[in-house]
Amino acid sequence: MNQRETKSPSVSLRSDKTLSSGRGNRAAETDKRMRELEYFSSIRLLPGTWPVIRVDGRGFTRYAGERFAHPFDINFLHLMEEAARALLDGLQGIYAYTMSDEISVLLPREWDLFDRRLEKAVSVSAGLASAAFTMAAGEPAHFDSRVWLGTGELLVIDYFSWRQGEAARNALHSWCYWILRKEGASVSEATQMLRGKGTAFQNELLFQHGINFNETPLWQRRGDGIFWEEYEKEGLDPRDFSPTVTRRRRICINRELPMKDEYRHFLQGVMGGRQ
Ligand SMILES: Nc1nc2c(ncn2[C@@H]2O[C@H](COP(=O)(O)OP(=O)(O)O)[C@@H](O)[C@H]2O)c(=O)[nH]1
Ligand SMILES: [Mg+2]
Repeated sequence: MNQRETKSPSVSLRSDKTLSSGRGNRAAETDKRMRELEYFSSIRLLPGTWPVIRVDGRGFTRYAGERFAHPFDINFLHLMEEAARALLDGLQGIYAYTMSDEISVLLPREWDLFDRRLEKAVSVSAGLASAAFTMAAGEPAHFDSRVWLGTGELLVIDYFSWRQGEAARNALHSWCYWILRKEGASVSEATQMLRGKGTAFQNELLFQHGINFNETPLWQRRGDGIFWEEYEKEGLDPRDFSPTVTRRRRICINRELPMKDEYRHFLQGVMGGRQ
């Protein structure tokens, strides 16, 4: 039967019910066909693994470069902390770590938000970070997002130690780079002068410019930890005005994180009791 014939009077004699169920079937078929092409929606974070979501500022060399002091600006850190808070709260995370323009958020192993859907995890986290940073900065900024999966506690500790090591390398390099730039070197000259140079060379360069790298603020070299802290709140029972104590939790920031084995121990504590 061609298109014309379907519009013939004989077809219109069919009962309303038959007609509407025919349309309903077609709509359901279209719906199914279209949804099948939402090809990635069924990908879920592997069960039993610890998800870490890492967001990273998009084009922040330029964005932060035009608005904040070099190489580090505490005002920039405050904005990253706002974004980290939003992620910890909005994703039901356990621990957030920020350095430079990135934030890693550790989720509990049994995390079941969004049915562990990957698309939701990356899109909602990028949205949360972008919105919180933008609100705090008063100007639009965007973050991208990716997921890392830890198959065990030790690997999660290795992950955060890896990011902390990156923070130290990045801080030393950034200090050197901006000393050279402020002395008049161009982007390519400063980059070239530091290419392949080890930590001893970089430390010495800073020292010759009156900077002892080990005396720069800890958050610049070790990054910044954001986590939940439990506390007791005293109040009054409204029924008989007797004193009460309730346990609450709040977000707490550590800008003086330990490093190496002490940091590993700290991370163990953060994950403790959440396996
Ligand atoms: N001015 C300034 N820039 C910062 C600060 N923290 C991070 N950045 C910049 O953020 C950039 C982060 O690197 P990356 O993500 O690779 O660059 P992107 O691809 O341009 O976002 C670096 O270029 C840093 O210089 C800060 O406190 N002040
Ligand atoms: Mg970036």
